[in-house]
Amino acid sequence: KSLKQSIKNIDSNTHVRGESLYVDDINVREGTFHAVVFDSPIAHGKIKGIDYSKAESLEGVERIFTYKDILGDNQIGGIIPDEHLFAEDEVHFWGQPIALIVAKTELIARQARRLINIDIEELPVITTAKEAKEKGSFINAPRSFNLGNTEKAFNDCEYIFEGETFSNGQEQLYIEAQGSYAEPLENGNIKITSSTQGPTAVQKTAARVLGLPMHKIEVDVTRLGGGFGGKEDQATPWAVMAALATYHLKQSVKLILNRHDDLRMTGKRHPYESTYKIGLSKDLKILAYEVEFLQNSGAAADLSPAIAERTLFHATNSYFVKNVKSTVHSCKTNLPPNTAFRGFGGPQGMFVIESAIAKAASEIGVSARKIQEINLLKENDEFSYGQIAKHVEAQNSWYAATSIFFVEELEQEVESFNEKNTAFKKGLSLMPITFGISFTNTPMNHARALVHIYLDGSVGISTAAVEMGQGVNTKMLQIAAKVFSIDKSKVKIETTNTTRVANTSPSAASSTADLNGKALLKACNSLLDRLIIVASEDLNVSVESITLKYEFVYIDDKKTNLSWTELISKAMLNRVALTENAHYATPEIHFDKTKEKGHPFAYHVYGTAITIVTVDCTRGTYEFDAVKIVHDYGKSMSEGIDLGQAEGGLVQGMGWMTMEEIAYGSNGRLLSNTLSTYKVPDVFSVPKNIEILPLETSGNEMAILKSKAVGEPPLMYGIGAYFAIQNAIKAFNPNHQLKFHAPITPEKVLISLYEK
Ligand code: LUZ
Ligand code: MOS
Repeated sequence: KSLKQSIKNIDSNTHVRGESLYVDDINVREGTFHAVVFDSPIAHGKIKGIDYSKAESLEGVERIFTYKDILGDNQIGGIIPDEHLFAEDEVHFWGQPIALIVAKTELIARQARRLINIDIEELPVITTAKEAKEKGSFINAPRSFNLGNTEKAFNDCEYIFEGETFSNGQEQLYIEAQGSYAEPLENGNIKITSSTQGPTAVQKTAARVLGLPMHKIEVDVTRLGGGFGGKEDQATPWAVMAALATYHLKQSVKLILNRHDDLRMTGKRHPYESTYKIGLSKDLKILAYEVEFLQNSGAAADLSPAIAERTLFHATNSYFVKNVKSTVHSCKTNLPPNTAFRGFGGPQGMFVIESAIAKAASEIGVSARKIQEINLLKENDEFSYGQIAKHVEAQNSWYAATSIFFVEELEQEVESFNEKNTAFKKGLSLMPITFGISFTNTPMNHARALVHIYLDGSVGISTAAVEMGQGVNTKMLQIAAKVFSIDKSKVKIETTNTTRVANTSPSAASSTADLNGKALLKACNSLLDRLIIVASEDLNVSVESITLKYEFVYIDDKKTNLSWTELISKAMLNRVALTENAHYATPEIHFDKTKEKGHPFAYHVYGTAITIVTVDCTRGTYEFDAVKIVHDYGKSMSEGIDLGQAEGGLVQGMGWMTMEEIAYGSNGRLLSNTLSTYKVPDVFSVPKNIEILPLETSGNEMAILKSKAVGEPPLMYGIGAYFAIQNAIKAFNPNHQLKFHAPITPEKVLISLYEK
């Protein structure tokens, strides 16, 4: 029973049958109220007055809650306390929550919402980061990571290029919208079921807003229908609102956003406007790189400072650059507070250096592949943040990809296709990735696990891991089944609940399986040690000779008659504890923010993607022929699940780079507010051929069972799509002035094709 076998996601059966439970599927208590959020109809203004009287008198409306009903703090900001749960006298973005309408049905609450009259004095609106910077509107002070001396290094450069880039935001578009269900327990205690990546964040913020100690709030999560970062911080307000209403009404309250409300009220991936200056030697070594990132943070900090930081961490992607100066400004605008999205600022940083390389290649007249290859990160190179690169797989994955997939032949095929065709052109790009694994905020890198072995030998497991479709529960189950050597049907993964596992970090940063898996491994091993003593005493042999295999006790590899179930009974009779709790905190990592140096990541994940696209030069549309990847999974413990993560990440990244176009009006109103105006990749737009091969490697001890984190890194392969399309455009129109403005939608392609 090798772990390498491809295990199916343990949720697959209930998913297919429609039996998996999400917040909206809970059998609610009789008398449950339903809530709808009343939000700001403009992006910036002073509230002069609100008339709730008509809405309140609508039959079936129970009560409308505003900031005045908050007994604790009207504050939900995490990193910086700068965000109200409900607006008081000013609104700062279109869609900002002002009140909660609670009624007998959701429909009545929605009807009531239309009866609210609000009088607001409009104030000037800022929607772009550049404008915010010009006006001095920032979330916090800028940050800079520096290595070497760029000014001096530019003097030695044969080539120097400068330019600007833009990458747009991206909607998380979890299939399950934001939602929560709050129930009153005895003594004023409240239980919240939430679709959140961060149960502790919900508990802590609910306690703060309600003015209660945390022990009065229990948060429970079964699973999410997707998170992608959108529920790391921004699941919290809806859970807190439901809890607030439950607190006052002493009745359960359900609040599920519909898609329109969710799109309008929640933040997205941060748009970035950036400027770069890159300097190369005659032999194409990147000697110096300067970059300034303007992050469009939206109207409040949310996670923006942490995201900005990760942009700096990944500003040089997979390359070693000796002299780096990188700066990021978190710019305060009148958009919904932008938030975590798979990659967490990393993709935005990588897009800029890839743009700089593409520009340099085009100006010098060499292939970008040459520049990329020459500058790949090597063992013991220093990152701009001071970490020394170890167990580097940047070159290994690059050369594996270029040789296994015969990149030179692929390039020749593209070239000869382009010679023969005028109406269609092909483009090819390479995209290496290097992504740091750990929360960049060192104190967040910890988790706990609680394991019960029940009387009959079945096992229940609680961790801080939140299942959001990524398969983390399957991985947790594999770990317990492996340590105890029992069938997976004997293991149950419990809901993620703050009363069983407390004070947790969110399931994020690709680190959930590592942190929780390591804690779980520790807890299971402690139990195993205890059980082996029970067996050795019972069988009268030494501890060293005992092993557990396939639900039986073995002595020196010989099966005994003592089964797992009997062993548990014996342990019970001997009054041995069958419950264990363990804590894991990532060793070795540290970071000093005063120096901006340290060793923030447990390890890095590497890989290389080759992307080939065909552009229809009459229409500007495009289709991806193939994406071929060699990815560093370490030693994957769940190959099917990890492949799914890699494919999903790739396609999501391609969507960000090519078709997903968030549009806000200059008045701050979200224009791409439905799925007809916001297009995500579908079965017709995914590449015709996706091949993702594992890199042969020994894995990394810091990863759970040497199986590296796989959540976020593959998204960044999608950046290759941008440059593949750009190369196809160049093949059609040599006059095309390279622009780095993502997404590269068919409209933009068409304009570029016919630019003079
Ligand atoms: N969340 C966070 C993250 O709080 N810190 C991180 O470093 C991070 N990285 C990726 C995704 N979410
Ligand atoms: Mo995330 S972007 O790991 O919630």
